[in-house]
Amino acid sequence: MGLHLIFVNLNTTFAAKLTSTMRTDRTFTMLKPDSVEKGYIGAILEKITGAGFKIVAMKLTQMTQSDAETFYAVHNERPFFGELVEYMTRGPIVAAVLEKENAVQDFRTLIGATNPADAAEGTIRKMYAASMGENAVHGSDSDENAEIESQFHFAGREIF
Ligand code: IDP
Ligand code: MG
Repeated sequence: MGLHLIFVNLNTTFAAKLTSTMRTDRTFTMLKPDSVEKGYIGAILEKITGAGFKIVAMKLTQMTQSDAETFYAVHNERPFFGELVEYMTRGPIVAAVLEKENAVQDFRTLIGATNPADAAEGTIRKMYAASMGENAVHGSDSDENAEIESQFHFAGREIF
């Protein structure tokens, strides 16, 4: 019994150590095709840096159909999947990696709810998004996805 508890404790400590290697100060964003089309790149980047995020990687790029299908694979059973892939591939995007303490959560707060109609006043989606489908910006939803999405768009030497 005593020995069992010691092992449980050791395992918990080991798991905590593994988990703590994941960094919590980075997130990944895309200024989506509607933002680029409407000329909002500068204004949105100003909101982002003004909120304390440092840009550590950035480029203008366009997703192929296969890129978008892979990037949004988690949504591939959803009714809006086809519309989402078409939207995200129709023109260039700005992809960027952002650095700030508590990056993922703070950036989700800065961009606001998925549906701009529900987004808080002053958020990027409230200010620049047209609809649930065309909602101006992407923000990673976890530290793990921030890492996966950053690596999807950038080589290691492009992240500073
Ligand atoms: P998020 O971008 O706020 O994390 P998700 O639920 O992960 O929202 O959805 C990914 C993207 O799919 C959204 O940003 C939006 O562009 C699109 N999307 C989500 N729900 C709908 C919908 O009901 N209709 C059309 N497009 C949608
Ligand atoms: Mg999401």
